[in-house]
Amino acid sequence: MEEMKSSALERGMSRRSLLKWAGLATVGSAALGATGCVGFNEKTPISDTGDVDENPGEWIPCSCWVDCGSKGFNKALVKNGEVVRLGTDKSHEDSPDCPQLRGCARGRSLRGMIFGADRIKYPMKRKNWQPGGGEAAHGELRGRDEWERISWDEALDLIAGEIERILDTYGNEGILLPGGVPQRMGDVEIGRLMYIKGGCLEQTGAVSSGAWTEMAKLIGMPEEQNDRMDMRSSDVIVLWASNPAWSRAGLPNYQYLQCRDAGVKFICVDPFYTPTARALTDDYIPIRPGTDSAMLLGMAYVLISQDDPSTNPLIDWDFLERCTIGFDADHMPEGADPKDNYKDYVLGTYDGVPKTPEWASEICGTPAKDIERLAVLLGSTERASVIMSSAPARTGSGAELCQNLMTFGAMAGLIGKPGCCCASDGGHAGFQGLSYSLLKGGQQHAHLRRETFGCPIEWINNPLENRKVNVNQMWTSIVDDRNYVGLDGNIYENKVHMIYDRQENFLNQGPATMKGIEAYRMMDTVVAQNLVMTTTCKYADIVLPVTSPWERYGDVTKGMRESLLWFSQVVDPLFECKSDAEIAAELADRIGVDRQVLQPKTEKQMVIDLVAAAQVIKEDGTDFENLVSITEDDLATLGVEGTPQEGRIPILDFKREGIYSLERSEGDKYTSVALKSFRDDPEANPRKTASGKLEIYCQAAVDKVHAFGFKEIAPSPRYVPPVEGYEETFSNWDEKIKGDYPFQIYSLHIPRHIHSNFANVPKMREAFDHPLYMNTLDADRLGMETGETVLITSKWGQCLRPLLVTETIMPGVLAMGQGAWVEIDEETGIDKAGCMNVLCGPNVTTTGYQAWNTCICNVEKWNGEPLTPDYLWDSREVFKED
Ligand SMILES: Nc1nc2c(c(=O)[nH]1)N[C@H]1C(S)=C(S)[C@@H](COP(=O)(O)OP(=O)(O)OC[C@H]3O[C@@H](n4cnc5c(=O)[nH]c(N)nc54)[C@H](O)[C@@H]3O)O[C@H]1N2
Ligand SMILES: Nc1nc2c(c(=O)[nH]1)N[C@H]1C(S)=C(S)[C@@H](COP(=O)(O)OP(=O)(O)OC[C@H]3O[C@@H](n4cnc5c(=O)[nH]c(N)nc54)[C@H](O)[C@@H]3O)O[C@H]1N2
Ligand code: SF4
Ligand SMILES: [Mo]
Repeated sequence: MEEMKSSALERGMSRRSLLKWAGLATVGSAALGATGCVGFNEKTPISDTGDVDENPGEWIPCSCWVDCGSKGFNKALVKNGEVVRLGTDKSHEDSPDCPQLRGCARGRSLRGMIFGADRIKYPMKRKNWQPGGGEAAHGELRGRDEWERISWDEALDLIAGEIERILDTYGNEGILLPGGVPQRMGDVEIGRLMYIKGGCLEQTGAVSSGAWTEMAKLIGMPEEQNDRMDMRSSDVIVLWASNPAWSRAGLPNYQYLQCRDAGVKFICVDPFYTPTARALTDDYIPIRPGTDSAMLLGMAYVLISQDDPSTNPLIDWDFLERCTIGFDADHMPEGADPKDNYKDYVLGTYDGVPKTPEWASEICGTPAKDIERLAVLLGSTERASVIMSSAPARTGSGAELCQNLMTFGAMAGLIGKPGCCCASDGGHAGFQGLSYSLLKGGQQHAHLRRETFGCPIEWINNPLENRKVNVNQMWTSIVDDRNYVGLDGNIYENKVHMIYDRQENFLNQGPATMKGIEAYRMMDTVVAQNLVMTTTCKYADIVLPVTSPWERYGDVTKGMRESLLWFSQVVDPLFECKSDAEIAAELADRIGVDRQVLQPKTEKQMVIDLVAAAQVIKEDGTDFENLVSITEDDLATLGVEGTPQEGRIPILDFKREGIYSLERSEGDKYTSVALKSFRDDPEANPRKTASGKLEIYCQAAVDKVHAFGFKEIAPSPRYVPPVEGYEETFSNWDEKIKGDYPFQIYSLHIPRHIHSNFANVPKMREAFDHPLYMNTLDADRLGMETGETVLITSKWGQCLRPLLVTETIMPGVLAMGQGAWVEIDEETGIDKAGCMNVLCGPNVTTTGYQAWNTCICNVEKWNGEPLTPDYLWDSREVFKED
């Protein structure tokens, strides 16, 4: 495609002193160099003999590309073409206001993934697979066949032949690209190629955000939290289902620590007494997974029944009046049944069930006194915030939860004021900032780039617009009935005969892995291209070795709200690896697509275009300006096209340093408070809802959920027991008799992996465990002990795990990390790796998203061979190096 390695000149190494430019640039060039920048001034490496090394090597900003929601900054020390050390952000002195953007343990172990034994080295084909479908495919052998090494030409000819054959036989819906198109530089790879070729079947239904993404838009509630500086002014922050110590490695947790140091009191509401709770909180309130709506309704009951505007003001009537619709019978939208109002539901006026703390407690397991205490505290504290991850919205009744949280926040006055916010943290983007980002640009959010900064190339849409298969029906609609609900709510036939996996590992990461394996085994052809031998590769027919981002030109991405990162190539492509773009280009030639249409720009040109478009907030906080300045010389040095522009820092300096961070201080002009302008003047700044207000009663949500075709929803917040929730652990709820699956189990994002990335790295396996968490009371009752191997059985599959008995998890609730690479024993059908999706079923949230955060199961002692520590397990290395 282009020359792969960027030259030393391009990195500016021979031209500029490394110390000349301050990584943490203060606003205005006069301050350059004045902020104590230490550049990449790591300790001088010592050679093996103990002497100072003559060849100190070169530090290169390198990508940690995993979707961890945090974004640390990493750099690699390259010597003689080899990566000898990893480093992190040293671009400025570390301080609470301007912390360094350090990489985490996973970033530091990237070498284990890139240079590890599981790295795919050559194109390969499953021995017993032949093109043409039917018997020749020997689909039943997927995942257990042998591999043979083939040439790139053979592999590409086979794939192109199968693409053409499937398109001729089944049409464009015959090819499924799981995971969502496009991603990262994926704009110019197989997804775009298929779009040009008439489209392909895609997946819909997010897996991260539960019901939030859709519901936030519908009810008018952004998934945003206030700026970190503002949050220090809170009196109380409730981290509701939020464990940043594990799931936002890096700065978010550090920023909460600054809040705590500023005097903020923290409370965690979680089924798990998390490491975050241990580090931050004064108060921990337990709750069963999937029952949060019940608790919020119990809290609302407390406010409604105890509020007295003159003697005990707990409810923000002014905000409810001006900024919401649907709270009580007097504030309903036109045409709505007044009986559907929220307040009467809470009081049980029409259904005869007052949603008291006692009522809630039976469901959520939280003591009624804690429900009352939390409600009163939040209602009476001037500056209080509730920050929720999207985890509790990843249940069958997630939509109701979003409405319940917003409604409680509105009642308690937690919205749109300094020190107050109440929302989802945006899956993993809260601190990264969506509308409140102080830097704009990069490709963390493809949709943002497209809508806000212009895509570096012309955007193409999938011609099969409505023909998207929901993530929960992706496998069942192949295995069970060949039918799925399209985006328009119509039923479509599933015609998939070929799966093309790239940049995802959905067989492992999507729900119902065992169904997925069945579906894979029914295909004519499965292609997977990846860096490492993931589950999708293991069950494929043709596997292609892909370069990692360390082996490509570069990448630009957001690092929280205040930094922009530019990664560069670290090493030459390993083995026979090619980039996704190169693979797509070669396939384009073979299936009659013009390369120029597929890839109108080189990868390098796209990266530079993104950098050129990056913007940084002005010092006065009013507007944005170009981040980089570009001269004709720069363009010539970089070997790209472009227009010179003025900007805050020279483009080559940014490329060399790899990070630009905005300097922050308390009281600066960059502080933002979510929904403040709306609260101040809702008429002038309406929400994008039918009423322009926050919709406690939301007809649009009713209609949208109905259109999804999976479920129905009431117009205002309710408690609806989720599928595979606590209630379903009983065969007789009234008498509390447990059924065949007496436990709730749910997924955690654990430090060992970022999804399935790093799951194969022995060092990470050794450093961080991956047990089944069980409460002491349950373990005592079952006679189980820490360390013993147990068998977990759900409706969907079985797996083994070492047990960790702890008081830090709710009784009756089990938890397990997601991301382990499934290892099915072909004789017993049991997964020994502890892949959560062997246990999680294809259960759908109200808005068609994935509902992993409650599933029911049983757990037993395991009488077979106990598990050995998985860091001692064999790798999935297929071919040794030449
Ligand atoms: N280490 C690590 N970090 C990651 C990732 C990873 O794979 N590994 N993935 C990244 C991505 S893409 C995402 S989307 C985010 C996900 O990030 P999160 O959704 O925040 O992570 P989880 O661990 O699923 O859940 C957070 C907390 O919510 C609690 N919780 C779960 N279900 C419920 C519930 O129903 N009610 C209540 N009250 N609490 C509940 C859990 O016990 C946990 O403490 O993480 C990002 N960060
Ligand atoms: N049970 C359960 N399951 C879950 C969750 C849960 O909480 N519980 N969480 C869900 C969440 S929040 C998410 S976001 C999803 C994530 O689901 P996935 O996106 O499927 O997860 P990853 O493991 O990150 O897979 C990314 C894959 O892309 C590969 N890759 C990276 N870069 C490239 C590249 O440039 N080219 C190619 N060809 N491949 C590349 C990586 O090696 C990796 O194998 O998982 C979900 N799965
Ligand atoms: S996993 Fe996330 S926080 Fe850790 S180094 Fe990678 S990008 Fe940074
Ligand atoms: Mo996610």
